[in-house]
Amino acid sequence: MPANLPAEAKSKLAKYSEARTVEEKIRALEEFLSSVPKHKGTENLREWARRRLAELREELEAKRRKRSGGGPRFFVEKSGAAQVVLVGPPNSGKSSLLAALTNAKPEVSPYPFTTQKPTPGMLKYEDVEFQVIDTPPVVLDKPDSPVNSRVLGLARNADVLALVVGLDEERPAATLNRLASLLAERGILITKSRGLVRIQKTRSSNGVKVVGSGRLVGFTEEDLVRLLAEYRIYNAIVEIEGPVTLDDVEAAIFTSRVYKPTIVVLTKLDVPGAREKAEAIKSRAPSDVPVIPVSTKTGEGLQLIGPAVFKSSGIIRVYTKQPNKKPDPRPLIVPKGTTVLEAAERIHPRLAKNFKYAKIWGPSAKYPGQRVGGSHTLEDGDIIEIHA
Ligand SMILES: Nc1nc2c(ncn2[C@@H]2O[C@H](COP(=O)(O)OP(=O)(O)O)[C@@H](O)[C@H]2O)c(=O)[nH]1
Ligand SMILES: [Mg+2]
Repeated sequence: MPANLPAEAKSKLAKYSEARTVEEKIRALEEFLSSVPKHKGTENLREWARRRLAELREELEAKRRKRSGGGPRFFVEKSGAAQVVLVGPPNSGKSSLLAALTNAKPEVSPYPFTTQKPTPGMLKYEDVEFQVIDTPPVVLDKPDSPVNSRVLGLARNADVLALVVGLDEERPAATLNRLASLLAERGILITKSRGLVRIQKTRSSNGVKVVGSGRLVGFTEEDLVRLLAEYRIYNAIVEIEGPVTLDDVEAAIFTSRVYKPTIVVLTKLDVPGAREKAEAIKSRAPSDVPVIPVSTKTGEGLQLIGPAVFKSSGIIRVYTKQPNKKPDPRPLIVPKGTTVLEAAERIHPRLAKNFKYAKIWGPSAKYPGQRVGGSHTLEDGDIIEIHA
């Protein structure tokens, strides 16, 4: 249900959108919250404003800490082919998982909140490595906790998320749903089965343009234009993927939603009753969220994590070669859908500029050594010889 805001609340929101500093944003949001009427229609919006305010205050606090030189750093420089961030409640087995999958040696203990800062390790999969990051636990009972903001900040920056839940819990499925909701409330979607809206305000005077392959559910394009106008957005490109409601559009005005490829790791498969719970969760998970039951005690299932991360990460490996030589054994890591010319650009801009043709061996080649142009799309395992 759209919020139908009074003019004053809308102008405060506009002030928030135009604010430049964190302090200005905080002030504008506080003013907004005191001017917005409290009824069902504004519930989502007030919820969003409260959360955003909590995040901004945390941001301000972090800046102060930084200025005084103290406090843990909640950011891990990426390395390897993709960064995987473990997210889960206390004692779900995140640190044990990191220790089992990588060379890292995080502290494992039966006491909650043992892990205080993000800890990376490298997971080998065939000829690539993924960076796996152990994190402090999220607190499901206190969605606004500063720890959650920090962990979700890491999650937002990740390439792949691994939601970690222990099968020793009485209702692991419920915990998993709460994790997914917590992420969704902060604009991180773990499946593409829900719609995605992206609103880009433009400086042009071309009005509102709806693009993308999505579907409007229960409203028309005119409704959308009217809603945006209520928020003083008259020129914008609205990108829509999947099934989208007018509420999704309204939420997108304030939050930037992202989709994160996600796997679910169910730990402690060795405890009694674990298998039944794992099967039930597996059968109900969205098709784009693989569920992997494991035990770090017996090692069962651990070997399935590498391949699942690889598939979710959306990367492919391409091996370059020089004429009459063997291919380089170290893969070039590129996103799925990369063309020959884009790969050449990655290797060296000059190679792309002087590109003539390429020869291809492997999955995308019709026959070994096929001669292709720059627009040819590469596949995982291709060998490519570029002629410039
Ligand atoms: N039975 C069993 N216990 C586990 C497993 N993984 C972790 N644990 C135990 O669960 C507790 C919490 O583990 P930890 O890795 O510190 O969880 P974290 O808080 O999510 O980092 C510890 O007592 C671990 O020994 C597992 O696969 N099986
Ligand atoms: Mg831990």
